[in-house]
Amino acid sequence: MLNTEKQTHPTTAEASNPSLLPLIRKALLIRRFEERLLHLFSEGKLNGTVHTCVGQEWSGVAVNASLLPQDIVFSNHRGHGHYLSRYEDLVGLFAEVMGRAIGIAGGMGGSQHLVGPSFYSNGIQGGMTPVATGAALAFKLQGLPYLSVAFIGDGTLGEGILYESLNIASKWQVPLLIVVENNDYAQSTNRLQTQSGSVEKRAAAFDLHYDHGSTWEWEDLLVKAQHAVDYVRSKQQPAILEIKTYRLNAHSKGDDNRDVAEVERYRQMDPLNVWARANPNAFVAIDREVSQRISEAVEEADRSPLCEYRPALPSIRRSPSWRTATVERERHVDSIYRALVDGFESNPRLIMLGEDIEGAYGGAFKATRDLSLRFPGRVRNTPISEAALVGISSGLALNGQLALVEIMFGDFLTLTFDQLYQHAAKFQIMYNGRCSLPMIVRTPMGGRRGYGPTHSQSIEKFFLGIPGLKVIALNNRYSPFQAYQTLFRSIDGPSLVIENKILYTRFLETTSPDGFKVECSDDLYPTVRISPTFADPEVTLVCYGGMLEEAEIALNRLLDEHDIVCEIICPMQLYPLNADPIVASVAKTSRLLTVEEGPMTAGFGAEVISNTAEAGILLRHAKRLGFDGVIPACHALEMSLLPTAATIVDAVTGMF
Ligand SMILES: Cc1ncc(C[n+]2csc(CCOP(=O)(O)OP(=O)(O)O)c2C)c(N)n1
Repeated sequence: MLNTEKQTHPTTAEASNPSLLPLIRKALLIRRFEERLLHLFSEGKLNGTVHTCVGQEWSGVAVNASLLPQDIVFSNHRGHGHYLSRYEDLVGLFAEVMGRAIGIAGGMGGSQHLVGPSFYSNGIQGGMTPVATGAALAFKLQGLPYLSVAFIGDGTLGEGILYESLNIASKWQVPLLIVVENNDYAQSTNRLQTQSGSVEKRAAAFDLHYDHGSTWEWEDLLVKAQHAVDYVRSKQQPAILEIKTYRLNAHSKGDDNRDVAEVERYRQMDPLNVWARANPNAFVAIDREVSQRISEAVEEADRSPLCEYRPALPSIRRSPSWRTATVERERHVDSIYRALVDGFESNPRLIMLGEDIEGAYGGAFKATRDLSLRFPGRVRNTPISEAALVGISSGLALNGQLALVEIMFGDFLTLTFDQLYQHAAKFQIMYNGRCSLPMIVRTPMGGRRGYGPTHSQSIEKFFLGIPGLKVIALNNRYSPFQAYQTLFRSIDGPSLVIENKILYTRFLETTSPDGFKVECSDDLYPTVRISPTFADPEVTLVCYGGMLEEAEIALNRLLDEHDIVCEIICPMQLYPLNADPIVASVAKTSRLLTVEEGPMTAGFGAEVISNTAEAGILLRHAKRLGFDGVIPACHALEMSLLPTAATIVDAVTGMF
């Protein structure tokens, strides 16, 4: 046994004050609820797993006793106690774990993904800490006297995202309380094996107020929790409350490798057991009432039908109408800037975060220029913390703001993947529509500027197909102003906008290639179609974003030099994709070339070809252009590897 620290916790024998009885009842309700869950598992009535907080109930009860209904709680995998401390919705929680339609998340979330009016839990350790920070920031911006609370375990002190969040929460002085439930174990591992330093020193490192208590001294913990909450609320500053505790059950259902004698020692010290011994009659009366309610709730939950699936982003497949594309001559980056100004002016809830976006510097690509001066407090420079920026934006969006993040180079999106995939994109779906998440991540992608292996990539394909995440790629035939205006006005969930480094300084393309008409579909984010006016097309070129320029040069050359007539289809919304215009074109040409600047393997082109094949189109030729390697810093070499008009021409002529 690694736990060598001496355990000398005093115990509280009696509720000294009758007003504490409701809290004792609450703690017992949580315990009986979880015991019933374990029983349901043993009867084969539940699937998956549950993490019980038996032994730890007082941390949730104590913290929640100090909160206002508007305060928001962000919880973790061990969240039943946190939830029931806040909402005594036994039926909703039972039904949720049982996968029933009347569950709090319609059966989508299950035990680890709970939702309430001011409550969200998730099963990714530490991932909710930036979200809680963002929600706290929203309260501060809105001038409201509320706070957000994030519960984490001691094992979660190993997650880096926590420290990004603590740093920003402290720097921006947001009303955030981090509650560390220190039960000595992370699953099977004792914290002495994995944890250096202490929680207190971590708090000191970030200039955070720190206090501690224990669930054994639960009356004192009630006071400590109240102090911590009052501190955060009145001072509008973050704090950490460390609660020493112990879980009496296995990590999840039955996986317990701890010393049996150690567990037994804590069972004897357990505050509810101690109170029951000291107050047998009162305990039996409370227990009878609580157990009765538990039984009724299980029965009611069991009568509910199973949950139904409701996708967050339904298919947008449709045959669109087309109109002539018209665009004003304007530099791409100016159009983006104008869109941002319009966004700030028309939406007082818009907040923008990013690295180096403030002041005259205005972002690495100058899209934000003087916005921080024009909209003080709404355009915020951040530390280099991409994951936290996205998480904070989720929290802002959950709590009533419209959040916009600039990621300086698209390459750095890798650092945001967890926050986008496991958090932002999932929330609306796994909380069964009980939240909205208007947030936008905008970022430049693309090479051809000699920035080398980590600043030149087009990695958007890794973000295609994430349920709940819309992906849009701007091009030079449709005004960024219009695209962003649509997004700001009709945003229905997390959206990733891919800009292009090369396009920033270019003017939008206003003239049509000779012999071709340029049209836009009537999709919300229009697809551009460039079709011959004098003949039927023989080849379909599908591209997006910055590759449209190269494709257009190739279109002209193929006609002038090779007598080959192509049609270009350039979607702006990459996911979910309306593949109908592509399918319709390939049905005419039966030759398809997809062009992307990023990796082809399992990429956009592969998706397009699959869509075409699934539509039953017989392809005479299909080919993908892209680059599957690492982009070299040597500019000449880079240019010889990435797709260009020349390689498009070669690929197309190779089809004949
Ligand atoms: C990012 C992440 N890594 C690993 C896990 C698997 N896991 C679930 S709970 C847990 C232990 C967490 O320990 P701690 O933070 O101390 O909380 P406790 O379980 O003690 O309440 C682990 C490793 C996870 N859910 N998320």
